[in-house]
Amino acid sequence: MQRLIPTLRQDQVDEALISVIHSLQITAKEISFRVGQGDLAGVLGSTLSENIQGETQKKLDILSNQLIKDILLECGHVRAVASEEEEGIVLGHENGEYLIAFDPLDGSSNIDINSMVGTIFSILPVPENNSGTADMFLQPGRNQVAAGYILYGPSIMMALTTGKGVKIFTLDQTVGEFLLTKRDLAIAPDTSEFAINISNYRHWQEGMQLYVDDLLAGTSGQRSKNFNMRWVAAMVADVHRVLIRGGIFLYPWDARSIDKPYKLRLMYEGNPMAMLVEQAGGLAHSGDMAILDIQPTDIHQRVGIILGARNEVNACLGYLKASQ
Ligand code: AFP
Repeated sequence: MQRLIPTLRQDQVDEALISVIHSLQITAKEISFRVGQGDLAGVLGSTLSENIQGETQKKLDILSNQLIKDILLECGHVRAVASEEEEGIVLGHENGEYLIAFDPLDGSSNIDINSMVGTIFSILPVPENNSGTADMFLQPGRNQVAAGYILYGPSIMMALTTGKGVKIFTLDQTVGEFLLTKRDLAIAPDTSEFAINISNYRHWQEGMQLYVDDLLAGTSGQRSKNFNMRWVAAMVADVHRVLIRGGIFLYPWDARSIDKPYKLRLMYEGNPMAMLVEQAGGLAHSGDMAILDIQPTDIHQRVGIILGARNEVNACLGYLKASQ
């Protein structure tokens, strides 16, 4: 099986970008070790601190964030990083060609129950306006040069796209190398599996309620087929399932709070996952527009997410449109 770096060279990926991805694979090995140690490493549980999102930080959140930041900023090709766990950007090398936005440990509330968590990353080019401020990051997701995630599960996997389809690499822990185990992932256009936190039903727009009602009605409803539901509560795991066996993943608008009507973040959750899903032939929509076309206004802005099987995403959007 082919290793990560030779595979990227075969895809004629720029050497500077390969260097950044190599840094990310180093962090993956370190974090996967800590996650695998669990209680033995004394890193489970929560801290007394909160992040910019007002969420209690898990010890591993902070540890993973620090590790990824340190390793990326050692790479001469990294101009700056933005993290879910950092209020502002952190500058790297002034001649660095790339910006990296990341969620160091997505699904971190799963840590204490030994469930799946992951690191999500988005790689953008430094814009003409190389201002050294957060404004550099405010580019539509369509500008990403690469995106992916590392999933810390029964095996450690990296899903990666550099714009030439989606590949999966699995960590061979005996030699410490990520080996190519899947290539050219393709999401089937139709599905009978959906992922949503249905406990938020009462907060959704009417169109989303009607859409889910018909999923639950199965063969006795107007969809005339039965659906199955999964919800890992770690986007990285739910999206991995969509990439591997299809489906639709939704975290839609909800009325719980006007200033934060969405939960997931655009720069380091929505955009990277949208690039992966589109590269695998699926759709990724906010409910208003394609996620990759959104012009960001803040590095921590949130976004509604409807992504996965092309025909199912369009079916959902049809319900939203009909209820407007
Ligand atoms: P945590 O990182 O706080 O566990 O949140 C995970 C997440 O951002 C995303 O990975 C999940 O899809 C989503 O939140 C789960 O949200 P609910 O807890 O509302 O189901």
